[in-house]
Amino acid sequence: MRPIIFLMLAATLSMAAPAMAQEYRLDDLLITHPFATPSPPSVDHAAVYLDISTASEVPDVLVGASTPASDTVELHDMAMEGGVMRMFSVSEIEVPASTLLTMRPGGGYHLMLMDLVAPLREGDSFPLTLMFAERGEIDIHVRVQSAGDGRADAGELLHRHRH
Ligand SMILES: [Cu+2]
Repeated sequence: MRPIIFLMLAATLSMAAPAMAQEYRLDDLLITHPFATPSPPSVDHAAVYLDISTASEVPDVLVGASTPASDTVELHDMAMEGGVMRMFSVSEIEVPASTLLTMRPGGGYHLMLMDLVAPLREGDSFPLTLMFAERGEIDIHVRVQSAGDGRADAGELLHRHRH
């Protein structure tokens, strides 16, 4: 039995690495590991998180997004309000020059899919178009992952870039 177990393990490991690598390039803008968290049955919206970095001195501004998975996509930020964390829509998200902008579940910037066409289930993926003021549009694919898995995979990619 030992060789079979070994082969299964090897297959699992070799599949894991490429599946995690989700990177998209728009000129010198790098979009890393876009993921959305699953939507509970009675909730018709869901959040998308991604990392954006620029390699040059040219900043950019994320001005919008669209997807067939929902009627609209809003750009959101979060802030404490009277001791409660609340999210609100913003008209744009700045991507400063030579900077890494990270979005993670639990706070700060994210993209909000409003009026989902169907609930997002773990393992799903869907296309999303990002619109930048300077560099234009890019089509990406967003995976639906638990907050913990998405956070871990995004962190793993960041780690790999730094070393
Ligand atoms: Cu939101």
